[in-house]
Amino acid sequence: MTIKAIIFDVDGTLADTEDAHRVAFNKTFAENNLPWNWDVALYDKLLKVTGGKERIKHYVESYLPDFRKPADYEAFVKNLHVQKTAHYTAALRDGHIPLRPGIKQLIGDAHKAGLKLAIATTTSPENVAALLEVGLGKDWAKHFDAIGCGDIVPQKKPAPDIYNWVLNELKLAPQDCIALEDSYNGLRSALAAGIKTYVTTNPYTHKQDFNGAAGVFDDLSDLPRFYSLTGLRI
Ligand code: XBP
Ligand code: MG
Repeated sequence: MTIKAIIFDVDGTLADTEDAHRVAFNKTFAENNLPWNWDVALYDKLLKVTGGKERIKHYVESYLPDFRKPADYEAFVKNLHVQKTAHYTAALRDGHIPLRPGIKQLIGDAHKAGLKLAIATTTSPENVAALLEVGLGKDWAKHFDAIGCGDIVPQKKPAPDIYNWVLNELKLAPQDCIALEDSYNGLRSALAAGIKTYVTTNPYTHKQDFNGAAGVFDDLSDLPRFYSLTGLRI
């Protein structure tokens, strides 16, 4: 079966962004006089819930039984998340987070070989744009035939919704595509959509369960090996 498209996760896969997300959450909490601080060990646990707004709510529910929620709790969380996104995108625009090894080359090679490329992420469109403007240039979006982000679907990863949305946009069947993910939740999401999935691990995810993955790599620094293992004709 010839692979016609590669669908990329963003956070942890295209770049090691999770720590920048963590720092942006903490800046936002401090600015709002909330005595909340997500250290690396805690954030590692909180990552089991995807999506920033969902993660804040999970933290409140699971770790702060005595927190008195403001009357408009939904708006409170939404507002925190808007501020967090501003901090995060500012950090990306400062250019401190490079794309992971092999990613830029893979995108270029695949594009030249006529493959379709797509994004399936739980993070917001602003965050994807800020990351890829720095990593791929102002016209980054021209590389992608479908860009599935954040709240565009009802259920975030590990639900298959975002991958199903992307498949529909690409007008391709799951067996025409491969997905590239970095986490247990991402892998479950892509597999639930029926897509063969490869994993590149990172410090937050390397101990997670990748049962069901077609291959697990530390990174894509050895692209010829990746091409031969995946059967990509690039
Ligand atoms: C990873 C996530 C995201 C980010 C935070 O997404 O779980 O929630 O941690 O992003 P993916 P937001 O790996 O699917 O790209 O605060 O913008 O939700
Ligand atoms: Mg990820």
